[in-house]
Amino acid sequence: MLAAPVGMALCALVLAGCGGDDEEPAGSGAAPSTEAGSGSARTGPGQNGVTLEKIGDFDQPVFVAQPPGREELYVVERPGRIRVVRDGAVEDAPVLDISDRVSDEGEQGLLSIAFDPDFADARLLYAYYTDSAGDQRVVEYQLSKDGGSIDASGEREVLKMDDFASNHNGGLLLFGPDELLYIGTGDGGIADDPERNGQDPQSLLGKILRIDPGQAGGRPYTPRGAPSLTGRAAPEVYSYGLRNPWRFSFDRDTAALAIGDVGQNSLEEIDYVAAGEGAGANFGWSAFEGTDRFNSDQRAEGHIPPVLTYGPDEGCAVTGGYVVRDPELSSLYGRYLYGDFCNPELRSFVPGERRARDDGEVGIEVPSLSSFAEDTRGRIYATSLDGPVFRLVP
Ligand SMILES: [Ca+2]
Ligand SMILES: [Ca+2]
Repeated sequence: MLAAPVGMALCALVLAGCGGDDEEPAGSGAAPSTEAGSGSARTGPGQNGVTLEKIGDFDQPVFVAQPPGREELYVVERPGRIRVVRDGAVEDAPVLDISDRVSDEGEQGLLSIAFDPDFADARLLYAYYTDSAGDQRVVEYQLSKDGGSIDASGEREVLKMDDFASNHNGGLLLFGPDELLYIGTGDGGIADDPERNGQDPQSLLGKILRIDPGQAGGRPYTPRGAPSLTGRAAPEVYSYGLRNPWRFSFDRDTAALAIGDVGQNSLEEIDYVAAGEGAGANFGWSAFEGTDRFNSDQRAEGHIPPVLTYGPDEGCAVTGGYVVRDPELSSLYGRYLYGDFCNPELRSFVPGERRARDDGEVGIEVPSLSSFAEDTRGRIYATSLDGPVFRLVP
């Protein structure tokens, strides 16, 4: 399963951890472009009557989040800043600047934030970043009352995971329907899952973890992994057998879990399970890459295969999205929206537990697609590492 040279040039540009036998060159693909994708505020209508409305230009945006009960949008910039969009305008001063403690080589950086579901209580949020030593950190911050700043010195470390390579750093924090914090971690990196973390129940890498991030009983958080794995896995492990679940999501209507797991050289994959079925689920890596057998020393019996895969002719690193529940996006309603870092065409399908149906192009393009995001009302955003962030509108 050696990497084919084909596609390596593209892979070098990939944030989200596509194939390759080595870490991506530092800074490649990291320089924001003022050209690509950042043109008109509204692009032409897609074939499904969906359009992109630009909400601003940023420095390598990788996520958007909105606190419950508030109107502001917070955009995560990979070098280590958070910016706020208020009343339709991007404020000049960053809300947070931790670029001095964030490493942003390869696929590293400040990769996402998540606001506490009980945000009104203490205005807490959580951030996931690669620290200057290359390790992965989940930390807690408090947003100021006016929503315009975060005191970086008030950072509280929730969870730290040692990491050995600059790729496959996970990066997504998401509060689930159960109001617990889900953490997508990469397998650590390099290639081929050298530490076999994906199938190792004791490793926190190559997983989706679940915790209650609040301080309790003198501990920085409370592990809330899958009950079915109790005694067999680290207490934080919710799902396992993942390579780099860069972006995953819960359907806000059904609570189904969808994961965009970035493949190595052969297959990008999307996993989809009904509400609660992700608990204890094994998604196969690195016994399998997508539907292909991969590391022969790994078994992954009973693992859940992907509902959709595609090869390197269609992209290089899947960017998992959302089951669209914005009623204004009627043509996409109930469909799973996704894309790829190397292919600007957004796509969608009708999700199903055995397979995706009716997969096809949406008719709009976002170059260097780093992420999707969903606000508290279910409106959908797409971020381009080149700079622009868009809302999908009718
Ligand atoms: Ca890594
Ligand atoms: Ca898999």
